[in-house]
Amino acid sequence: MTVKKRRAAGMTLVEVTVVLALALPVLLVVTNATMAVTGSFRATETSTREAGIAQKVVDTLDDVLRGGRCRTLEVIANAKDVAELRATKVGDWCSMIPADPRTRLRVDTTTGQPGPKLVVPVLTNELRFVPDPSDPTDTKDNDKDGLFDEGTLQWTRNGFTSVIANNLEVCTFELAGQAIHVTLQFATVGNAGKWRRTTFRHTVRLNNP
Ligand SMILES: [Ca+2]
Ligand SMILES: [Ca+2]
Repeated sequence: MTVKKRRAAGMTLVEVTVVLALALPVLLVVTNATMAVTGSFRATETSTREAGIAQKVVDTLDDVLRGGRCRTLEVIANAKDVAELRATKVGDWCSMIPADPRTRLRVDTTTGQPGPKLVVPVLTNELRFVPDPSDPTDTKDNDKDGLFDEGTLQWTRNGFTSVIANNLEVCTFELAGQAIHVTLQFATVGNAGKWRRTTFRHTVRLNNP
């Protein structure tokens, strides 16, 4: 092989530098595009997880409230309930009134099981927002975890309590006609360990007066 042919087979340092200089912007664009795609995959994964959590909560609330008997809806009495003669003292159960959001309610639901003549078997359900003991409701983040007045939504039926959702900063039930508007805001851990908040409103119509 002659010297001329050997040179043609390889690249000089100058040629390599020129090629790299030309290719570098292209490589940077490709890298940035890859990073953007990865970021969007992560965001999609997080929002899918949040949608899954919201769907699970909605399904449970539908199960609990749909078979509810509207006239059995009760809340824990506050001073206004006592002043308006719905309760004799604060802390008693009293009837729920429209347009007055509460964090706790109970309702009888029909079980769908056969019962004695003229008796519709019912079960009492309680839905309750329970603040975390380390962060009482005072608009402050007492336990410094980044969430304010957080707590869990708990459902009690037949003496058995289960947690429907946690890391909730908002959880209210509001009566409107024969329906309950539920407003929830929950938090999940997103990218870089930061809290991501999701708020949703769901309405369930009670099937029984
Ligand atoms: Ca907190
Ligand atoms: Ca607090």
